[in-house]
Amino acid sequence: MATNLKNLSSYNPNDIPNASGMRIGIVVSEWNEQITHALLEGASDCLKKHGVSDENIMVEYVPGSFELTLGAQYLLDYTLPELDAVICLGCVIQGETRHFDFICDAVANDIHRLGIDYATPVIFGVLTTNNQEQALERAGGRHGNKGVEAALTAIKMAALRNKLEAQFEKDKENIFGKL
Ligand code: DLZ
Repeated sequence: MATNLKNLSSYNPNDIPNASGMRIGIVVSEWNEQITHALLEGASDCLKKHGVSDENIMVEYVPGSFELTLGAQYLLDYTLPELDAVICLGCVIQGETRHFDFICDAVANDIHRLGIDYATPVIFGVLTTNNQEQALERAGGRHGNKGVEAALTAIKMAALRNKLEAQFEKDKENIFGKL
């Protein structure tokens, strides 16, 4: 597993683009809230550390991980000015039934699809573990905090999109502005 090799929170801060001015939505699942609140703390501390202001972090809660994607879609549809990225934070723990598989499949596929449909980074910050101990290890424990990893991914992808969009606008002006 990748997380055996890599602490989710260890990175070189100099490799991260400046995020000041970015507007980031965070959707948090209330299921396993001890874990998801720790993920939220990791994510928002990380965003602030890299320049995102408090008022540019929009946090909303949904009942469970299954609802994360719809929560993210609401944020994308109803927030102005538009968001640069949305982070989905949840924790699904393996139980005795197949619920785990259904929730994990749905949330992974839907988060992926939402990002493509909206051409906006929608980040998968969902822990999918065998037990509570594994989740705690990845929510501020010995494997770091997946909320931090999700925040860094949001910043990097938003910076990439903003850079390419700005370049595209410049190129358009250079090419078509001269016609
Ligand atoms: C029902 C359920 C179960 C059994 N387990 C979890 C879980 O481990 N993590 C989680 O985020 N949500 C769980 N849920 C709730 C579902 O995500 C969802 O909220 C309900 O099925 C209602 O749609």
